[in-house]
Amino acid sequence: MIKAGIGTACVSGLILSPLVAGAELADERERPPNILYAISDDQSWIHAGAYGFEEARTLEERPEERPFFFWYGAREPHPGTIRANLGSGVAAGFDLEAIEVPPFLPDVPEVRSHIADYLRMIEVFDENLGAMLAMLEEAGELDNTIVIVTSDHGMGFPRAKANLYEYGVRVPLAVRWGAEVPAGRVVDDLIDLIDITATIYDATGVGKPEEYPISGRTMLGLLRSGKEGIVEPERDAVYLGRERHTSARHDNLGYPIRAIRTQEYLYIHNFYPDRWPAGAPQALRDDGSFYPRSHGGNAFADIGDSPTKTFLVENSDHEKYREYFLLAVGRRPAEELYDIRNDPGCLNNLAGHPEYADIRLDLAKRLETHLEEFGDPRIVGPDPEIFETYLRYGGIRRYPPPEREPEEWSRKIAP
Ligand SMILES: [Ca+2]
Repeated sequence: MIKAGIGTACVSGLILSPLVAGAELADERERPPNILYAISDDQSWIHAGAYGFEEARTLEERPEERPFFFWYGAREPHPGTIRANLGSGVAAGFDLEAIEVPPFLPDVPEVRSHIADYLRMIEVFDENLGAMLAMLEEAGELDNTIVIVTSDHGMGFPRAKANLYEYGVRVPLAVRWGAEVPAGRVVDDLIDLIDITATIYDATGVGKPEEYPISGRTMLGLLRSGKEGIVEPERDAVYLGRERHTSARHDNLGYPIRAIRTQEYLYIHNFYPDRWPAGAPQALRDDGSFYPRSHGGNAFADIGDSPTKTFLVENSDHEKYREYFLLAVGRRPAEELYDIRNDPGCLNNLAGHPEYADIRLDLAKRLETHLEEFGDPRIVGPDPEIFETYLRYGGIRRYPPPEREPEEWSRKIAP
């Protein structure tokens, strides 16, 4: 933390901005802005080692002549932390009756309470951020600090996080920069988080690095514009992808997907419809026998353990809840198309509807063209499977090859 004692968040410490620390700043130029990058559900494994809590410089020790960069990576909304704080939503006074349950989850008390816990954890993130902003204000740095608030994915729930559906990829984004960015506006442009790097380069005025290109587009224009709604119509699509999440399938395979999201539609291409999108149903013990059929971390492992996951698995045969279980873990077709404005829950796949054929083909082409332009190995090679070859440094689970999977799962989870 900027100063010890705020929250339990994992934070990275106050450091010299890697951007500006290495840059040759003209003496006469005004000091570039500081950056406070606040991201929820970022476990900061990488940063915790490099810029641990203990080593964090305090705000008082900041160098006067250089701006700082501070990465606040909050753990609270992560499934593991929610697990450690079950019931915190109700305890904090959340009214379960007022909770909005997304349409792809069963509306039951267990899920409502889990969502309340998630919301409570987001509140903790907000409280910590509020304390940081107060400290910046007290130090006279607030208006010369670009504050960027976002999340590294959507809610850590089944069919959300680790999927390319709307609830998995849509994240909050709020930016503050004193008088530089007119406040109190809502901008509807499609922004990709890769745009943040370009924005920081632009705002700090240090120029782009020559040694490697920067993907993404600066947001500075729309931030400074003072306008609301759609400010830069040329931002007409964002592109999304996933490969491996956890160790969740035979041979540690991932579940490759690419997608394009426009203002109206989400088009998804699943490369391997025969694989389990949320992970295989049952893992193997060291002796080759199956673990018991259960929700435990060994089943559908791309979904973090949680009350909602437990409910879905334990009610997978229940007439009323089976469809939610299948939405979370069932196999999916190669192509999916959703009308995001009318179906943000991504329940009604339009890919097979003749009246949407033109839209589907157009989006598929745009996606392919974009991936070719960006040199995605999945599309252009030379090794389309290269993502599967990367070592996993976390725990590896063992799953049977498809032909050895228990038959009951194939019956239960329709292809
Ligand atoms: Ca995360």
